[in-house]
Amino acid sequence: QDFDLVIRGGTIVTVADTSRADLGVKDGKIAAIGTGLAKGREEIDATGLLVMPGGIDSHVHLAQPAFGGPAMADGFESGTRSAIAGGNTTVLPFALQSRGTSLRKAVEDYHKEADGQSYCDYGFHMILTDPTPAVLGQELPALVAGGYSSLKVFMTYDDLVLNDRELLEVFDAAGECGALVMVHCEGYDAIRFMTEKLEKAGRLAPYFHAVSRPQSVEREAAHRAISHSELTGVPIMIVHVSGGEAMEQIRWARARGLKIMGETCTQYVSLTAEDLKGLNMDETGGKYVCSPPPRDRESWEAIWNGIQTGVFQVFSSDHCPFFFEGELGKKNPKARTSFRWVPNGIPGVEVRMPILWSEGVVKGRITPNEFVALTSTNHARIYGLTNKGSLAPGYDADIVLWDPERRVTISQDLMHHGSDYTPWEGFQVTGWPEATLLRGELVMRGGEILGRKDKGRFLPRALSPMAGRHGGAALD
Ligand code: DUC
Ligand code: ZN
Ligand code: ZN
Ligand code: ZN
Repeated sequence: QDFDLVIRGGTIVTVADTSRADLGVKDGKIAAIGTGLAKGREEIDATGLLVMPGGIDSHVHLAQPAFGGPAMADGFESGTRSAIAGGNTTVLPFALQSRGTSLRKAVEDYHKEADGQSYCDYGFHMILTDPTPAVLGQELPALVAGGYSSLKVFMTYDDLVLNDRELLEVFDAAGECGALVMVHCEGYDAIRFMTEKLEKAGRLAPYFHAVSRPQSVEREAAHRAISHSELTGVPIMIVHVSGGEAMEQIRWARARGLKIMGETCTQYVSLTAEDLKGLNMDETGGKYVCSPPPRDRESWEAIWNGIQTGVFQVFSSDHCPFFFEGELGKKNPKARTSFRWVPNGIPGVEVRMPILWSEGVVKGRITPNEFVALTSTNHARIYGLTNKGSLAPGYDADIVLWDPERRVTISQDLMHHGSDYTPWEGFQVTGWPEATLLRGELVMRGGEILGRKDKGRFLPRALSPMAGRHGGAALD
């Protein structure tokens, strides 16, 4: 057999196995895994490195006009550059429907943002903010069948929130057409109540963002979403679970036989609400404002337990970047008047894999195989990326060569994102991506970007095997 590329001498890690073997690539796909493979046109010596499926980050926001108004620090170009630098080969960002406009238009506009601007492969989730009968009855089924097979709904934010009736209608419509539903679980009214109380008391610093939405707010919304899932018989993915309270709801639901999936993110095992205090309850706390907010160390342990016991199938970044000197501050003076106006979200696509490796694998909490599941394979299976997320003949040769021993102190200098800061400045990790290959081509090596922004392809996705109706309330 002749290969375009052979990666030789590494340790191949998949969800199932760890083995010393060479990997041959032909026409962008994995052609063979074995020992003593014939010489390739190109060769990469992977001695001392782990050969793993490229990261799939199924929860990132790029070029999305939301979460407080101001523009994001990353469009596709800088966001996907940061993604490949962090060992990722596919991202799934969100095409946001603005109220009063069609879902189709949201998707078309979003394609214009991505086209020719992506260093890695990508698909889109849709965000539904205006679930009219036409959207749910006609647009949604057509788009889902056309490869946009998942959608997100919000239980908070003025511009995004759906009421319970709307949530039920969306779940029901998703059940009809096989869309996978992701739910942002935080209760709108509780947050508004707390926000106004805090503002009246003059508690305006970024830290009070965390106070305005404690775990009970997330837990209540998770429970409500689960109940709507039960009533409609439509499985849901509860995204960005921040601590033990919402997590227990997922456990409880599963014990009742409901198909509820869970996602958690880097910040919920590595940041705390204390970080929102900044240097001295000042605006630097704005660098850590995201929703749900990071909690405390006890919550980290709860989340690790959820990861270890299968409550969470996917570990994502929820990369949602803003500029500290811009949108969180000077150019957006409102953000300095109250936590309410600080846009919610932090940049993290580049550090997701290193932090999970370091805190998870190096500290003995998860195995390398579980790491692969949480960062790649499960994202591919759940979101219908049929050619991605594994190392086996026939799959796209999307690969990260991982140096399990490399020690790095995370800093803004190392980052390739658009934001002017990283919330993990000074955070030490062991384990770092040495190289990233997209469909067999080196796109990053040793921190240097070798790929091109016109190389990433749009990925129409299959229906999720996790979606589709599963029970529901009887009509008789
Ligand atoms: N939800 C997200 O998924 N990302 C950023 C902020 C938010 O509320
Ligand atoms: Zn969200
Ligand atoms: Zn998000
Ligand atoms: Zn660089």
